[in-house]
Amino acid sequence: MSVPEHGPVRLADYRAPAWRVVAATLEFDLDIQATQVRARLELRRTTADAVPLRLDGIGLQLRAIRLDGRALAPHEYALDEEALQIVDVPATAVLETDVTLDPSANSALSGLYLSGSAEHGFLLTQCEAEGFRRITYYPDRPDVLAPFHVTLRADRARFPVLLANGNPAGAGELADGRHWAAWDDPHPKPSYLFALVAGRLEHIEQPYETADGRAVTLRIFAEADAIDRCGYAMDSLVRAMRWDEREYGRNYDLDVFHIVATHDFNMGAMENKGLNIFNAKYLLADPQRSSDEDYAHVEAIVAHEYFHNWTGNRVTCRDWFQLSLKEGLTVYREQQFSADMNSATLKRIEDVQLLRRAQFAEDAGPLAHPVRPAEYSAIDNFYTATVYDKGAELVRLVAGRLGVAAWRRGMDEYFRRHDGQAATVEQFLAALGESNGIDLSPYLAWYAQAGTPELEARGDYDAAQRRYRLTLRQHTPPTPGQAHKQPLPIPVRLALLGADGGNLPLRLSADAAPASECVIELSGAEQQFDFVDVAAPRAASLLRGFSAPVRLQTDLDAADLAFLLRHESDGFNRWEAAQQLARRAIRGLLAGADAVPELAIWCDTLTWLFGADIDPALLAELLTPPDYNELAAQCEPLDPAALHAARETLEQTLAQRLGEALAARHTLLLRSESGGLDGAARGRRRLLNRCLRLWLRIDAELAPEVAATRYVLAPSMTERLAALAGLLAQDAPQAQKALQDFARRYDADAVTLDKWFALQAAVPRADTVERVAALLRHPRFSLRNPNRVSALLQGFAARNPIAFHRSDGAGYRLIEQALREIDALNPTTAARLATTLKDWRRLEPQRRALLQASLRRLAAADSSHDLGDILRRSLAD
Ligand code: B3K
Ligand code: ZN
Repeated sequence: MSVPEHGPVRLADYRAPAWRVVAATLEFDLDIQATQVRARLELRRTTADAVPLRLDGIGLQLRAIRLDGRALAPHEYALDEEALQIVDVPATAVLETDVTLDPSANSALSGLYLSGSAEHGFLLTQCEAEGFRRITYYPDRPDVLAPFHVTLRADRARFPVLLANGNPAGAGELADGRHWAAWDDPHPKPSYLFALVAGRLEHIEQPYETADGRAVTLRIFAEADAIDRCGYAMDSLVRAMRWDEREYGRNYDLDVFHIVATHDFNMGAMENKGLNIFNAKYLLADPQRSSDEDYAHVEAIVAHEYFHNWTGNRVTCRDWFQLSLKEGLTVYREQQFSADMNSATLKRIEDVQLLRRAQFAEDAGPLAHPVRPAEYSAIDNFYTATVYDKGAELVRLVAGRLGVAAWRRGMDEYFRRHDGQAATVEQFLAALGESNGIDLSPYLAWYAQAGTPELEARGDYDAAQRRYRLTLRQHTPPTPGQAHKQPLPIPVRLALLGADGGNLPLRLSADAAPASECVIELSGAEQQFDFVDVAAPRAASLLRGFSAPVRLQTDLDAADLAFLLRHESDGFNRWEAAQQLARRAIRGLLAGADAVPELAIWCDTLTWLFGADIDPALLAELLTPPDYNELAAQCEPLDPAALHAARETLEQTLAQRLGEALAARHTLLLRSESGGLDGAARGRRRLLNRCLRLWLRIDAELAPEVAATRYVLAPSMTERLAALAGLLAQDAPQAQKALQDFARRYDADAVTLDKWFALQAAVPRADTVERVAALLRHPRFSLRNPNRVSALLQGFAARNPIAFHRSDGAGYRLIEQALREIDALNPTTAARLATTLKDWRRLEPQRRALLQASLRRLAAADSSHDLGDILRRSLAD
C-alpha cells in the first residue's frame, strides 16, 4: 500500500493563513483536452515576519509564472507534486501563473472534468474539499476568502453555455468562432466553492423576488434529453427560498441562481456559490420515471444546497475539522424544511432510520470518529453519516435546549457575527448561547466524543407518596483511539401515560405548573428525577421524538411496549415501540428461543392497528421491522444469514397473522390509486406497496399475478418499482419478464436504468453474486460512472447480506476485485465502496477470516490515498 506522503492533519496544529488572497482573477481557455488557466492573485501577507508563499497545486503543467509583473526564473521558485513555493515575496504582491490541464483525462471527477463523451459532453468542476488545487495554484484552504472575477473563453458551437459563480459581467464574440463570458462573484469565498460549467446545455428559468426586494433569475440547466424533468426541482427551489426567508430571515444575495445537472458526479450535489451542481439523480423528476422517494430527495437536496448559501457559503468553515458546522447545521435546516413541507412525524422516523442504519453502525465499527474529528488523513473520507447526520442531531439538541424563539435569536446573532467569515463550532455555540444568556459549552463534548451513548432508564412509582422516580444512567462504549468516555448532556423528552393512554400531568416540584410532557437533561453518569404528585402511570414514554442520539434501554416489558404502540400520541414513539418489540423478537429468534412472546405480541398489536384509524404512511412504517444494517451493528458475533432469516421470520409471521386482510386492504387502496403526488396520495401508496410486499409472502398464486399486472399498468414509478421488487424478492415466475421489460423501457435513461441495476443487486439470493458479476460486463455498465457503481456494487455490498456475505467469500472477492479497478479511476468512489467492508471484525469466524483476507490483500497492494486510509483504519487493532 502506498504510504501517505505526510502524517495526519491535526486540529491542534491549526495556524491562521500566512497569506491572504485580496482578489482572484481567473481566465480560462476551455478545451476538452488542453484547458489553459491564467490566474492573477493579489496577495497580502498576514504576518509581520517574512514567510514563504506556498500554494497548493496538483497535476498542473506550469507554463509561466510572474511576480509583480516579472517572469520568475526556475531557481526563484520550487515546485513539487503538491505545491509551488516562492521564498522571496514582498508583503503585498501580485502573482500570475499560467497552467495547462487535461479535463478529459480526469476520471477522479475532482477539479475540472468532462461529463459524458468528448463529442457531446460538457465541462464542469468539483472543488470541495481539495479539487481547486487541480485547477490552478492557490492557497486551497477554507479560511482563505476572496472575491473572484472569472472569464471563460471557448468555441461557441461546442460550448455555447459558459457559467461561473456570481453575477454575469459581460459576454461577447472572439475570432475563430470563439466567444467569452465574464462572471463576478462579489461575496468573498473559499476556493472549494469555485465552479464553472461549459457546454451544450438547455435551461428553464423563473423570476423570483426576494423578501428584501432583490430581483433574481433562477435557472436550471441540463442536457436536452433531461431539461423537461427539471420543473419539480425549480418548484422545490422556490419553496426553499421562501422558507429560508420566513424561518431564518435569510435572503438570496446575487442576481442569478443557477443549478446544473450532471450524470457524472461523486456525490449528491454541491453548493458552489450561485452555481449549484447536482447529480442528475437528485435533480430530475417526472411522474413516469421518478418514485415518491426520488421526489422527496429532489426537494430535500435542492433545499439543502440552497440553504448552504448562508450556512456554509456566507459563513464558512475555518478548517475541514469544522465540516459539521456547515453540514450538520444544513442537514438540520433541511430536516426542518422537509418536516414543514410534508409529514413531520414521517420525516423524523426516516431521519432516525438513516441515523441508526448508517451513523450508529459507523459509531460501532473501526471507522468511528467524532462529529469534529481531531485528525484526518484523507479529508474526502470524512463526509460521513457522523459529520452529517449525527452533526444534525447535535444541532437539534442545541435548538431544543434553546426553544424556538431563542434558537432564531441565536441564529440571527451567528449570522450577524460571522457573515463573511470562516468560523468554528465554538463560535457557533458562543453566538447561540451568548445571545440568550445560556452557557452551551457543555454541548461541545458531543462534538469531540465518538460513539453512541447507551442510556438506561428505570422507573419506580411510590403510590403512598404519589411520586414517580426516573433513574437515568449513561455509558458510552470505547471507540478507536478513545478508550475513556465522559458523560454528555442528554435531553430526554418524556410523558407518563395513564391506564387510558392519556398523558398524566407532570411536574418536578410541587410549586411548578403541571405539563403533559417535559424535557429533563441528564448531565452526569447517573441521575434521578422525581416527579411529584403524579397518578400511577401505566407506562413511561421516553425520548419522545428521539430527543437525543442515544441507544435507549428501558425497563418496559413487551406488554408495556404494546400498550405504547396502541396508545402513544407521539407518532415517533409509537413507531419506536413497534421497533423495540421487533428488535426484542429478533433477539429472541437469534438466541434460538422456543417461544418468542415479543413476536406474537408485535404481530397481534400490529394486526389490531391494521384495522384502526391511523395515518397510512405511519402504518406502513409500523409494519416494517428495523433495517438489517441497523440490527447488524448490534450483533456480535454476526451471522448475516441468521440475522436475515430472523428478520424474514418477522415479516413472514406478520404476513400470516394479517392474512386475508392484506389482500383486502391492497384492493381497497388500489382503487384510489392514480399516481397523485400530494402527501395523502404518497402516504396511501406507501401502505399499498407495503401490503403488496407482505401479501406476496403468503400468496404464491394471485398476489404475483396482481403484482405483474400492477407492474404493467402502474401509473407511477413508485408502483412499478414496488411491483418489480416484490416479484424479484419472492422469486416469482413473472419477475424475469418484468425485469426485461424494465430494461427495454428505460434503456436510454441513465437515472432510471440505475434502478434496474440496483434492483438486481438487491435480490436476496446466493447466486446474485454471479448475477452482479455478469452485470459488471453489461454494455450499459461502467466503472467510471459513480452512479452506476453505486447502483450495482454499493447496493450489493450494503443491502444484500445474503449474497454479499455468502459463506464461501465470493461476494467479498467480487468487491475486492472491483475496488482495484475503481481505485485506479476514481479514489473517492473506491473509498466509499470500501467502507462496506469495515465490519469484518464482528462477523462469525468463517466469514470474518474471508473478509479480513480480502481486506489484507487490498491493503498490501498499491492504492490511492483515500482507499488506503479506509483500509488502514478498517484493519487497525
Ligand atoms: N458539500 C457537498 C459535499 C462535498 C463532498 C466532497 N467530497 C455537498 C453537500 O453536503 O451539500
Ligand atoms: Zn451539505
